[in-house]
Amino acid sequence: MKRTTLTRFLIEQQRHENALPAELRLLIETVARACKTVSHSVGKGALGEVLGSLDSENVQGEVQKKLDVIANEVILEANEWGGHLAAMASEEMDTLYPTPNRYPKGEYLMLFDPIDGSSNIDVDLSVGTIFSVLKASDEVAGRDVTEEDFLQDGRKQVAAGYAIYGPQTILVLSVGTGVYEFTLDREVGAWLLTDADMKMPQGKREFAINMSNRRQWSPGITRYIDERVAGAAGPAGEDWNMRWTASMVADVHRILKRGGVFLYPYDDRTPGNGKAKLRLMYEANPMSYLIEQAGGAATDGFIPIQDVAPTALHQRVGVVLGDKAEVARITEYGKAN
Ligand code: AHM
Ligand code: MG
Repeated sequence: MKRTTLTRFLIEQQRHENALPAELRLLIETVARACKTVSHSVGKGALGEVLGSLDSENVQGEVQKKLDVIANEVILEANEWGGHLAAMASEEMDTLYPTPNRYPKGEYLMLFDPIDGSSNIDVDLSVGTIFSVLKASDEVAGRDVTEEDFLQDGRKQVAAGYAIYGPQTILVLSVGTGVYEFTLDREVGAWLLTDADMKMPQGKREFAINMSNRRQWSPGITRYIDERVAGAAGPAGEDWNMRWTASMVADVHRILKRGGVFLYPYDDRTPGNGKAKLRLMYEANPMSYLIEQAGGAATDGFIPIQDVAPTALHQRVGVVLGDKAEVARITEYGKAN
């Protein structure tokens, strides 16, 4: 079977759909190439001496894994010289990374989580890379990029995607014209289209949440999950299944492919005030963009994630995403309780 390569897909998007400026195409190709390098490092494991933690912590006080830092470097190096970016920001860096002066400054901004699901690295479970692309304002051509330039709501994203380093290495991508999946042909080194215009199945009775946090959930989340756990005999009237990979890329990918709902909620009822784990700019926004493009929904438990006004680069947010009806039900329970 002759499959479409990522390069051809992007050129066709540029040519026919008029959806893709040349610089954005270059950016996506560059990110995809960097993900191949990251995939190679992840795959080497102990043989590449890439497992384990460093002594350092990131800006959020989390211990950095060796692969967090390796993948961060790979993505920065791949993208700094191509002339398509004005600056980058990463979950693993305190502040933004402007395109060095020796290279031309482009018109896009990219945010990324180099290795999502880091706690899985050392035990050989799926991890991934998540990225989000924004357009910089025209004025950045004549001045330094600031953190404020990145603080655009999720609706302004012009592209987003993730790579999963699992049994297969997969790239899932949207440039605003649907969601497309590419699988890495490891022998040839090419990304090949394996699922086009993906639509997430609705009505699947499966939820994903870290149940050990139950004591700190809001009443609405507790009610929703308790009802599912009660199964056919309870108010949900049906038995439900549960999965939790502790790797957002893997959990969201499963939901995209076979349906269900993912929750990493605020542990307090007040939007913005409660503590949350996932990051708005590096995780929640790009995943919400993809899930909405695939016919699902994504809220912070109250309002659509992509409408949340960002106030800081490393801001955290509650995340409820996936099946449209279930996301609506959770939001309703949140209001009622
Ligand atoms: P990371 O980017 O530092 O790896 O953290 C994000 C990950 C998500 O991939 C996942 O959904 C969540 O943290 C798991 O958290 P927990 O270990 O609390 O279940
Ligand atoms: Mg992450």
